[in-house]
Amino acid sequence: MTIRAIATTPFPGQKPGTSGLRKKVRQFREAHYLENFVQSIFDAVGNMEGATLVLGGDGRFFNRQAIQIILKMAAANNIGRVVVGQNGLLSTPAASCLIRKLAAKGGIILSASHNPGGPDEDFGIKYNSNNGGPAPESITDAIYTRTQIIDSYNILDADDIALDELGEFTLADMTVEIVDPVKEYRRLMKRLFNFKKIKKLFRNGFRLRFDAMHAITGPYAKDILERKLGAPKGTVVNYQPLEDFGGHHPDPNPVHARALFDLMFGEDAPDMGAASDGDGDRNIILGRGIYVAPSDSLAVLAANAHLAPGYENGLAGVARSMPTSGAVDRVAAEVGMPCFETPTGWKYFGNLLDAGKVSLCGEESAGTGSDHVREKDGLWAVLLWLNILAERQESIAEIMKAHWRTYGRNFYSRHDYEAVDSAVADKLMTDLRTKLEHLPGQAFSGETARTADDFSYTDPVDGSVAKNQGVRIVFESGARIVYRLSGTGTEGATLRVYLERYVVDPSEHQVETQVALERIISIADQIGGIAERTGRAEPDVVS
Ligand code: VG1
Ligand code: CO
Repeated sequence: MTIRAIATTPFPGQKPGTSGLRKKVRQFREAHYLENFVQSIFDAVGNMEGATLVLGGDGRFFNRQAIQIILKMAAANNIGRVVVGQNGLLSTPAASCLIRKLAAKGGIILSASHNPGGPDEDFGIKYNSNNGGPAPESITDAIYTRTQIIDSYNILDADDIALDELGEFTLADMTVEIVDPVKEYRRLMKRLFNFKKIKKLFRNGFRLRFDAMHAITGPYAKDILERKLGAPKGTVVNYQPLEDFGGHHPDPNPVHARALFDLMFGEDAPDMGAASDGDGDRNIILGRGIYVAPSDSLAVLAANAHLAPGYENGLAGVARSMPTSGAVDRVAAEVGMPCFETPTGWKYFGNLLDAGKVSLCGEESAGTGSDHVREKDGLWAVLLWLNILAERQESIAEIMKAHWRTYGRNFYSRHDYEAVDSAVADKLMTDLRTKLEHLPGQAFSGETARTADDFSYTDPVDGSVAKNQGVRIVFESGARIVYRLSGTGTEGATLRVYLERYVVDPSEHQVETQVALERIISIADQIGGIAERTGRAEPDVVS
């Protein structure tokens, strides 16, 4: 076995987005592309000699090959030990859990999350730090800078390691440990939740449908829900991780999780429906005939978390990303705990969680999590809901109704316009930004703008600043529109428009969301000129 330093040319790629580097598989397979990024991680993070790293991915196409390359590069960079999930599999939250448990230096997670997989689809890579969370901007910036000047990388000439056998192996001087991807994660869940009570719920006939969307959560959900909690066989569907997710996007929204929505709104709907995304960090929750908006789910979890053993002493505080609805703010105000508003992306929660300022956080994009790891966690959210349902003995619809009666309802929806011409999307955003100072005081069909700005965030822990995080317009009624461009897409630009309206009167709480938001939707188009500029009459995805 010999180590080879391969001469290479700097990486032409652009800056990694909201969560790591996401590109077409085709690009990742180009000569030196993946290698340059991995060497840039090692170089930028530094002090890798003898360190322990965690490595795994969501099982999408190219996962296995990428793992073999990264292992050989890790050995050639004198890393001490790499802990890999069996068959190269680790959900994002399980990777975070392992990094923390092993006090590893960090971890590399291979996933493009909710993006589709396959030879012509997407791949992604992301570095997590020793707290188990996505590397902060200071590190991702350093990695990016390194990719622009890198001129060689180190790799071992060696045979592939068998990824299917548990145990320890060596690669030159490095130890490779293949571990059960579920074990540590299951232990952690057992500590947080009342498994006995949830078992009893299932024993008493509670019916759940969990759609793993042929992505990474399948093995975790099968093990924990069916084998450990006694949910009937068949509760977890599409549980086999597939390289192309069965040809679907592993994105739990009304478009891509159609079958689950149809079931939950159909005649024989079970008590609860849930789904997770490609890398297992997101979740959606449905009750019989009701979809729980992720922003509402966060609020309900915040109001009820104390019913689960892991949170019985209450929460230190909560945080939500800026475009997430203000529903959780109302719970925080009631309880008298702090509520933080951060930019989109889980990395911004890391400092708040590490400093003990918040215990629970979430995003409108179906990500919720807590201080148990440093990633959002799909199955965790499902288990917390189950624990709450086991304690309250009410249906999901009843819980939602009662919640809105207490706090009022924040009607909320996100409209996505995908694969928009990048120049058109950029121009739309620039034009909005130049308009901002003139908006306050202006009236639009029954709403008057109160404030308008481009969200900027100063981290309360380390003082770092993130600018241009989304244009938001707040109206006198409390309604709000946010415009932002996605940082995770791989084709053109994705424009996300976030719409919100607060309604106190319970007699209006049962209105269909899109109907309740009609006026706000039309104002959003009026101010942004969306239809005219993009030529689209309708958004591609409404969630
Ligand atoms: C999207 C979501 C954001 C989430 C990010 C990563 O980002 O809006 O809330 O943190 O995906 O989630 P963007 O930039 O496309 O809006 V995941 O599940 O892809 O790791
Ligand atoms: Co994800």
